[in-house]
Amino acid sequence: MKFSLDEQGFFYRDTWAEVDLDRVRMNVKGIKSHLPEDVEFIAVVKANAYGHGDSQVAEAALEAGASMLAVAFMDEALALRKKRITAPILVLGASRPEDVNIAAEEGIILTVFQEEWLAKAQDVLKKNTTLMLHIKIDTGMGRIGIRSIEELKAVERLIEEDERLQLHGIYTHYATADELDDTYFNKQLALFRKMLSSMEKQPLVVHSSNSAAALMHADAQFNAVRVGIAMYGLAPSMEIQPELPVDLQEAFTLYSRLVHVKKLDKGEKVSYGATYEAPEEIWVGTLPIGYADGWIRRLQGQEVLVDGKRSPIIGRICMDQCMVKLPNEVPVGTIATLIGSQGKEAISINEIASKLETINYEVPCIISSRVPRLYRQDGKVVDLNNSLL
Ligand code: PMH
Repeated sequence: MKFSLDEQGFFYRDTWAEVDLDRVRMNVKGIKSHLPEDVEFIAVVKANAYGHGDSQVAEAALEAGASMLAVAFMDEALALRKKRITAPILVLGASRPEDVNIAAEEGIILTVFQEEWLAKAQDVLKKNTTLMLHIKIDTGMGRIGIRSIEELKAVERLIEEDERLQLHGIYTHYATADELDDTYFNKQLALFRKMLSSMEKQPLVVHSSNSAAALMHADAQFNAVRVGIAMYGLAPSMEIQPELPVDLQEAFTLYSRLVHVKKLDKGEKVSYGATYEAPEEIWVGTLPIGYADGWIRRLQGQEVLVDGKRSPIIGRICMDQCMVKLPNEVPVGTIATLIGSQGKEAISINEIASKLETINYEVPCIISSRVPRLYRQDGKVVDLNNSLL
């Protein structure tokens, strides 16, 4: 059966994620209201906007006051351009030097993280073109970035002397901004300031803060912040969650519908390995979601909400299906909320992250592309998947 919401359905399966763009907008505005007015909001939409939908989130964030987007790879930036997103896009990760002409053509800003990279990029960059760059400083994250004042000066000189290159910004990234102890954070910040002050000319856009630093460290905001997780309504860590100055609203929810409901007698088994045995007569429902959707086998035992009540996943999670012990007999087609609220009960992304012994960032990211995303916009659920193509 074609799934239908307001007669706009576009998929043929009873599992879907719903991303509340009104909440994304509210989060962007809430975070912005905590920042000085002249601090730019760079919306981090890498990894398909942390699994939420790249162009849909990008448009919502831009509408709510973001002025720039950031992604990890050039492919992600090009995908946004294909979906007619014209805002400035910064690629945070390492791009291949041989691809710089494509970035220049599409007005995509690349990161310079090493002198050698820049030299190679200059070798292949065409004449009469402009490549916009941000310099990345490694102040202690140990990932990519320029590590000495000498290297920074050399890079600054190379850019200054090449009219095809335009230095638009400079940034660093913190390793511990989401911790209450700010010793290491302050070391990184001090080093960033030192590197900045060694430059001949300050680039236009200077940024260092992720969500945690943007919300917790006013001293590190410079003139732009790069916000990811908080825009999606999630706290950067459990440690700083109680301290956050802004009320964040989770945007990602996940639903499925019972496709089969049956009564099992005491002793009957469920799923691969026949590891679950009904302890008594029970009602069991089957959901069309499994590990290939990112609802991984470690989630066995996790509860879902059916009929407003918590219902545990029993037996092993299969590739495309899993089974739940129902509170009572319910009709086929009943909605199961895997992430989100139902009646008085709620299952947060943090609950799933805790079950998986991981961080909340990972949860929407691992819900695979096989799970269709619907969008809540102006209070209505809409299919924005085709309208942006
Ligand atoms: N800037 C850079 C360079 C990042 O890598 C990230 C997130 C952000 C900003 C946004 O951080 P936030 O979501 O905490 O606001 N990067 C990652 C990462 O590589 N692994 O987890 C988060």
